[in-house]
Amino acid sequence: MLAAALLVAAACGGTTRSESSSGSSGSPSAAANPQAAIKEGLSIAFLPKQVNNPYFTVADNGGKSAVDEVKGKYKEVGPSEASASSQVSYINTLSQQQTDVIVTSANDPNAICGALNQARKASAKVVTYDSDTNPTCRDLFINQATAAGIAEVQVKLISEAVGGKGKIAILSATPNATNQNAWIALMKNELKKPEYSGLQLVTTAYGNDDDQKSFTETQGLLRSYPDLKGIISPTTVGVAAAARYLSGSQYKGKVALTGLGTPNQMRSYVKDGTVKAFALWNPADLGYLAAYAGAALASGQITGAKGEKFKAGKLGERTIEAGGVVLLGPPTEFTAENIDTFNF
Ligand code: RAM
Repeated sequence: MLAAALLVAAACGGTTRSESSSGSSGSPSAAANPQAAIKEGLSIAFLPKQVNNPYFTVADNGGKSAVDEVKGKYKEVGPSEASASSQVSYINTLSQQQTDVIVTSANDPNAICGALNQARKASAKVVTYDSDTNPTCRDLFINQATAAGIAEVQVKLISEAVGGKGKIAILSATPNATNQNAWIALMKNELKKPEYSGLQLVTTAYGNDDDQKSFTETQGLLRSYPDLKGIISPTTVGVAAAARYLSGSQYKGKVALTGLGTPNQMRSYVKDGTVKAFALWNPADLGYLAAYAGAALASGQITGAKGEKFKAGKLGERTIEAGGVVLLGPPTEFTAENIDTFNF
């Protein structure tokens, strides 16, 4: 009897020790408890790539609705310029403030890793949305749509817009952005398909998610490649700036433009014929889902492991995929026919 009791005690002790040692690396230290209630009063902070970008204003407001629903404390902080290390000081401050959940879109996959892992050691849960970090520095990534789906739709739209033939260029965001770089790599693969053999990608320019720089880079593309037929800009800042340049130039209606834009920023350029079609997901839903995922992590309902499920309010139940990824859904295509039914 005594020997059996000692054995049980030793086994329990062993489990506890190994669980707490895995916690020191910043990884989940306890098993998920699907029955755990969402804690009230969680501090959930959004740290976007940049704060003065309408896309992130919409996404983070979606996050705020979810934080309100779970009776948490919402805040949004972040740099006004999207640059690799500009987010580090904000993470350090959030960590010092004992923030329960940091939801962030990374300007660079590695530059903020150290700061995020420090915050996790100080017990914050880290959720990336929109643009991931290296997966070792976060608990979950909320992916807006599959990278392959995002690449496919943009190549399809530019091909349709230029009639399947001619030189095209990409106008991206910052050179290190995880999301844009993943999409660009997959667009290059997509362009190898036989149906796109008439398209020739000549260059990729970087507007740094800065309106003026994106405008000037568009001008530069047309100066360098006077026979350019189309531009893909997989950034809401870039595609709006490129549309503004084209719409006021001799290239309006002649050089095609597509990419990822918000309907409110692109509406006038669709109506004046500069742009036929573009795509995006619902940024408000992305922020909303990220906040629910963060609350479920901080409440111990989930740990970030594949197969775990959590409820995300009006978006319903979501399941964590391999690599700690939660998918929002497919992107939407916007054209003159449907654009007026969207307001974001
Ligand atoms: C910009 C940002 C963001 C991206 C969208 C499409 O607002 O670069 O990361 O997801 O565009």
